Amino acid sequence: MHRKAPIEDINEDDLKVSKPKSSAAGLEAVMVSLQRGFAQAGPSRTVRSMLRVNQRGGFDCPGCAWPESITGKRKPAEFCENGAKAIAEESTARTVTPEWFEEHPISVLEQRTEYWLGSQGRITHPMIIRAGETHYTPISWGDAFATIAEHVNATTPDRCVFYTSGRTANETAFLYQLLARSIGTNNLPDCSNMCHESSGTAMNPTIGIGKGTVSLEDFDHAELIFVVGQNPGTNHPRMLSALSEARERGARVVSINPLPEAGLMGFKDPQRASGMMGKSAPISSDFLQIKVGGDLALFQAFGHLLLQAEEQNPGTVIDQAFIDSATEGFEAYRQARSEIDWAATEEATGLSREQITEIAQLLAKSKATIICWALGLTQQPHSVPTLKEIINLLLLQGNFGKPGAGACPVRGHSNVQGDRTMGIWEKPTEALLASMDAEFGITSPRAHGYDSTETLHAFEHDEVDVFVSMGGNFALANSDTEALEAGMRRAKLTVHISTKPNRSHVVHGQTSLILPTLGRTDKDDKHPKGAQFLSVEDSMSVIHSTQGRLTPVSEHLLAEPVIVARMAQAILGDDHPVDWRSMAEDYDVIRDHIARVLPGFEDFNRRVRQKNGFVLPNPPRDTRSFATSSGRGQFTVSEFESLSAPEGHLILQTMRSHDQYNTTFYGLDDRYRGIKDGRRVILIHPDDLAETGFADRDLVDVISTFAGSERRANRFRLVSYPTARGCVAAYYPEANALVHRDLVARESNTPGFKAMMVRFVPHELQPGPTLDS
Ligand SMILES: Nc1nc2c(c(=O)[nH]1)N[C@H]1C(S)=C(S)[C@@H](COP(=O)(O)OP(=O)(O)OC[C@H]3O[C@@H](n4cnc5c(=O)[nH]c(N)nc54)[C@H](O)[C@@H]3O)O[C@H]1N2
Ligand SMILES: Nc1nc2c(c(=O)[nH]1)N[C@H]1C(S)=C(S)[C@@H](COP(=O)(O)OP(=O)(O)OC[C@H]3O[C@@H](n4cnc5c(=O)[nH]c(N)nc54)[C@H](O)[C@@H]3O)O[C@H]1N2
Ligand SMILES: [Mo]
Repeated sequence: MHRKAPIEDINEDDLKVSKPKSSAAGLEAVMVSLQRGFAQAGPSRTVRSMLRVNQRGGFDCPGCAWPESITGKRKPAEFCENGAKAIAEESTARTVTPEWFEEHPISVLEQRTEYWLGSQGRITHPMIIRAGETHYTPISWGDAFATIAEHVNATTPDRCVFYTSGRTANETAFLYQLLARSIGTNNLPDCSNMCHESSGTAMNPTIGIGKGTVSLEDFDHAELIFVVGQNPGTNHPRMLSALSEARERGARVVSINPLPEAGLMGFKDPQRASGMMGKSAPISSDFLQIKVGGDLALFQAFGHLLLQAEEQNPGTVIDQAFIDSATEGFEAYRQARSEIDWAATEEATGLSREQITEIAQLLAKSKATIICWALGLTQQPHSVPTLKEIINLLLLQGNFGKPGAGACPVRGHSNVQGDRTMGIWEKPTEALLASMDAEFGITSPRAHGYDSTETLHAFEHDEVDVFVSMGGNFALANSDTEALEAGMRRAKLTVHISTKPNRSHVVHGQTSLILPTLGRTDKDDKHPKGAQFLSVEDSMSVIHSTQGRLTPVSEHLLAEPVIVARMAQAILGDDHPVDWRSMAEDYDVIRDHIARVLPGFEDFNRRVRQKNGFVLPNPPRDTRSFATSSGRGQFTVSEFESLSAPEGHLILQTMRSHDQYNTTFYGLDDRYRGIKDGRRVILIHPDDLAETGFADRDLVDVISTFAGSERRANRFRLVSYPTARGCVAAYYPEANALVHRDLVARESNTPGFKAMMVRFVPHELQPGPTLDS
């Protein structure tokens, strides 16, 4: 079997810092994509996979959830640098074999970073480690499933947890939630809980749907586009094409961010000759460098200014006809926004009244506005009210169900939205459960299950016996790393359905299984009826097929739906009413069930085979209607709120580098921000740096404080950077140890990954103790 030497691990002393870039992509991006591909997979696998990504009949890029055009022509290379890196990661020819596990005891793996673990390659065999053992050893698939069945059947359903990461395809997700409910639990936490949960929590009660209300074509019609709390140059690079085309035809693009992200400033389109030659097109027409957590105050101020402008010029700013016919709660909103405290607003946002007023004037004039947002708005205590203010603003001007307008929460994982549609949710609706019960003859549990934060608490309190992870890396993705890892180690069984080694495999339960699976790029053809395909849903509710074509690196890998079905058969026995076996053999059978259970999926098998797939119903977008409890779009009133750091502290946000995919790192080069060969950095404004008394590049330990208790993470380097005053930034997941488990967005329970209060102390050579309450 093919193996390459492992790479060196990170040496943080190699850190290099250069000036941040002012535009994204260009020739360098293309070169980097190809280099990474060749290094991992060799030229032939790379070219074969790159030509099929995001093409009709090809596979869906595992990078992000940004949609492809369903009406227009696709470019011959419908991918970006970071999509290419994601594919190179997965289609790598490097392998992690039983011999590799023999050479690497847990005691060694524990010392390694995620960078090193992930770069070892694709796991080739099912592996197990039992209490008291030092290494993972191979196990047959049959014995692996029997081990899972034994553990699940020895405990109660409420002590079993089924986590999902958002790359999981629709068919797999549907089977997986069916398994959890057949066993008798709604413990279905997913990465969405840590990601866009706040968006759904704000949108469901106000517009009756937890999803975006725009299509890609709306970017061709918008007059004004906001990009708030999002770094598309790194995390959704294909979005830059939509933004730059909108700019070109005269739309304004306002970005709101504490960091002047390169991709928000300019874009060199690698799909065009001018971009390849280095000519950069501007992206943002306006940039508000907001303080972390200041967005609620900002959007309240916009609301105030729009209402004022309407009073001055009645009938020109707000859409009174729409408000009257389709919404509720406007009067209370109008009253709440009639006054504003400018001093508090300027303090909360770090912006001047003039800056805010200037952007409000653009809003007042615009007849079609799209507001895009991502995690800069979802991971703070007041995230849900912040997002409700955005909905208020859109309702005010009737920006739903008309061309070029709407709400655009830009999702993360390539199928995170689809997983929720398929029923991966700890708080399922009665309609879903009743429909499943009728279809399958089971009795789904009605009690709500754990979300990801509650799962963390359950681990801590020894309330989890069996933890099954469909992809993902729960130990590193969630808050309070140290407590979480300790809790995971005490679980009786952890099961990781994975492609590559990660930290969660290392901080495993007493018994632990690694079940290696096929990825997006891999051929899935070991079925009686031949090759099977899967489907996904993008950020704009388009469902389409995805099918890999590469020969898997090992003959021992099983497809995810097959793993779920065989797990179910082992746990539930042969006389269970669900036809697990036929679903695993033929994914059309799964889709036929989905078509009968989920609204919008009628005739699924035919429609998913259409050239462009199909679009799910979206009432605000399709018919300007709102499936809320009142049947109307709901204005809401929220209190003024922002983040303020205690004396001697700064506000810490965590973010992704350009060379990472969540907890996995492709490399060590955050090219656009000028950070290279190191990750343990704190980006800090030069004036704040001066106030701390430290100098650029000083080594510090970071202490976070929350509700009277402290967390500590050691050995970070301060790097002078043009971030907003009072706010610092560090990379996820290195900083997750600083996030107290109770620091969450109040209504959605999403961790407060962008809302920590921190101070710095000189780095102690002996790592200090982690302080806890
Ligand atoms: N290459 C690559 N692509 C990815 C991912 C990846 O890791 N790598 N991850 C995927 C996933 S799961 C997700 S969810 C998305 C994440 O996509 P993003 O949301 O773009 O990810 P982050 O890196 O967390 O960036 C958050 C941005 O919000 C800004 N921000 C922080 N706090 C505030 C605030 O209070 N207000 C405002 N206005 N802005 C703020 C930060 O400066 C940063 O620019 O990307 C997806 N795509
Ligand atoms: N501090 C901080 N923490 C955060 C965030 C933040 O902004 N700041 N963001 C949060 C967000 S938005 C998210 S979405 C979560 C992400 O949390 P997760 O989704 O749990 O984490 P990932 O890093 O995306 O998962 C990577 C692992 O997935 C496995 N994998 C990759 N491809 C496949 C596949 O095709 N099949 C299977 N079965 N496995 C596969 C690999 O083994 C890899 O190690 O993290 C959250 N944590
Ligand atoms: Mo995410």
